[in-house]
Amino acid sequence: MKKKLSIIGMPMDLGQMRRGVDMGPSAIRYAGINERLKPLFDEIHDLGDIAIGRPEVIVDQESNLRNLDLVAEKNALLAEKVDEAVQAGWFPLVLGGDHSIAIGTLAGVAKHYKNLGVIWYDAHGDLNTAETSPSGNIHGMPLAVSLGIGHSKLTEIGGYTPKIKPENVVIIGARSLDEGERILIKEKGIKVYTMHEIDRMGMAKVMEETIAYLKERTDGVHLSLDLDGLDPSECPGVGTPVIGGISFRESHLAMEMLEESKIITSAEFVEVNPILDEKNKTASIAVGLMASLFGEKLL
Ligand code: 6HN
Ligand code: MN
Ligand code: MN
Ligand code: MN
Repeated sequence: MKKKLSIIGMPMDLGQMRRGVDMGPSAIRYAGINERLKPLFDEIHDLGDIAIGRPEVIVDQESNLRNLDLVAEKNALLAEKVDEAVQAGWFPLVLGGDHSIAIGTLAGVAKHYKNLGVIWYDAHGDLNTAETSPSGNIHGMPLAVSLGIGHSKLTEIGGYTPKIKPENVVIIGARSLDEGERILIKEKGIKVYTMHEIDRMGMAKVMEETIAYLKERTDGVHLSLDLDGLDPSECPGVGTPVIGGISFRESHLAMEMLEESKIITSAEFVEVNPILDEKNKTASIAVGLMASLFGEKLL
């Protein structure tokens, strides 16, 4: 079968408060994504960016969610694009954009699988709801939304809910969780490798376990990689940095192990904010990690 990649830019910054993450797809393209991935696929279609525009920030009066209607509307567009790509046999790679775009990506992908697995590579759990969120920012909610928990304007995108099951999710790199997120993790029994486990077991073991766990229970796995999962010393260009993160080397190994395992069927790289970055370092790291994920080899 031909290896075909569909690149979809999602320049969305409406899921949080810091503008600049809307330039993420441009920064990633500038860092050479097309050239770097070209040798790794038979065909690449860069579909360009979904049109977001520069709408005014509106806080939904009733739910207190920032830009609720717009985030829902734009994610519905993304879901359609992603759905089409998967349907036509292309691997969808979505470039963010803040992490609220995972709502649309998963809405487009999950309908093609009975048991879609998700690797949530992130400093955060992104498991908040309007009730538990300290910020009202939807980028702190996409994993909860995809599990069917949250505002119906978000959970119902794509016309079905939930997209995924809690037992098919693995969070890697967590080091900042809000109270409501901790409760949800325990209640739903979500598998989490915090920085503590990564330090203690090493990334190789964490990935071995993650791959074995997902292989036995899923028929496809989506990688949702938030660049703030990495340490801000290496990836400063993110909106919500948290010290004590995953290193580039560990992340590179994680991507190589995922490539070897052949379990990944869709991916997104999110939260790249070139305004906060140093010489496009974070976008360049994102491209390097994509290359490893898709099989770039030194020798
Ligand atoms: N992200 N837990 C915080 C919140 O506002 O809900 C931070 C969320 C960060 C989200 O990085 O994708
Ligand atoms: Mn995130
Ligand atoms: Mn994060
Ligand atoms: Mn290597």
